[in-house]
Amino acid sequence: MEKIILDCDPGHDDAIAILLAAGNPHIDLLGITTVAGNHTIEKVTRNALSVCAAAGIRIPVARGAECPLVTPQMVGEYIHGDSGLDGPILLPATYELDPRHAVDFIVETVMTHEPKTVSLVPVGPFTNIALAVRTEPRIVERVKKVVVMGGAYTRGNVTPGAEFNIYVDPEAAEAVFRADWDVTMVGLDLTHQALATDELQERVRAIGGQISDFVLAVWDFVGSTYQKQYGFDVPPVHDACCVAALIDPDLITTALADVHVELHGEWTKGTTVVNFRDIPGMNHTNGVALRQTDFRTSVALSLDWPKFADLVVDAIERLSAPVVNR
Ligand code: PIR
Ligand code: CA
Repeated sequence: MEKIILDCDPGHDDAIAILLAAGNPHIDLLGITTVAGNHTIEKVTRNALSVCAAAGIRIPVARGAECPLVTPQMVGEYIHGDSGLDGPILLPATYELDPRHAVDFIVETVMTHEPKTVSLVPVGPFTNIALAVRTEPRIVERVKKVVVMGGAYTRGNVTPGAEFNIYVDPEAAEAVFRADWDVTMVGLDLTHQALATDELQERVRAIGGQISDFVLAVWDFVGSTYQKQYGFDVPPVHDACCVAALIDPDLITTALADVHVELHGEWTKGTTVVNFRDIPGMNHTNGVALRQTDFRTSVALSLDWPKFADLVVDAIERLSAPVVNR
């Protein structure tokens, strides 16, 4: 079992990540922490509780940072709508928020579990994670893995270079990449392979019931904004890829790289500058001697989509089954 804290900003694909984490038997979802990103902290926190209500799950939800560390706030309404999760019916919360701030939740959870047993899965801007590292630096050696959704080595989705989660809080992202822990960067290069295809949607439709309806409404809404904004036929399920990578590491291939976040560029702010150690033609050191230890981020390259789709279907089936059968 992989113990994880899912740090998210639901968010359509965040909602699917919550369902995958809650429904998969190899994941022990210790808590959901929220961060302003796709929408304000009020809205994404309410949405996290609504997803839990829709799926009948009861996992601690702790509210986190309301704005980035330095950069002025920006929300992703153009993709996620006015609620941050337009499309499905958003049920009222069925339980109270955890009383702790997300940063305290993360620090306490990591420090009270055995070393190297808890992994962090940031799938919104990395504000809470950066604040947690500054609050309690010992979490860096204590955390097992950090599997982030963010960045890209080919092309961004906010600007030509920058991906949303990094663009929104680039200083936090740079702090997370600089910390000496085991980070996997699941960027757009990978998540654009994780598409909610018609085939996947039909398999979810066949399950039937409230959770299936919820997921289809999520994909229906975000599918139409992705069509409008990016010309995609079907929407990507970005954030669920990080959870899938922890369930089955064979699902994604990775390569080691030195990753930095551009903090000052006029056209490139928030871009992840990715220097691969071993990929011919994608190492741009040009004679500048980097230490081998600088290449410490595993960057996701390719996804086993059939296995990914199976995991998503399986989690929805399990969550939809009567409680006695789970
Ligand atoms: C997706 C997101 C934000 C903006 C766009 N255009 C698309 C959200 C997703 O929830 C995901 O975590 C990440 N940010 C992808 O950039
Ligand atoms: Ca997200």
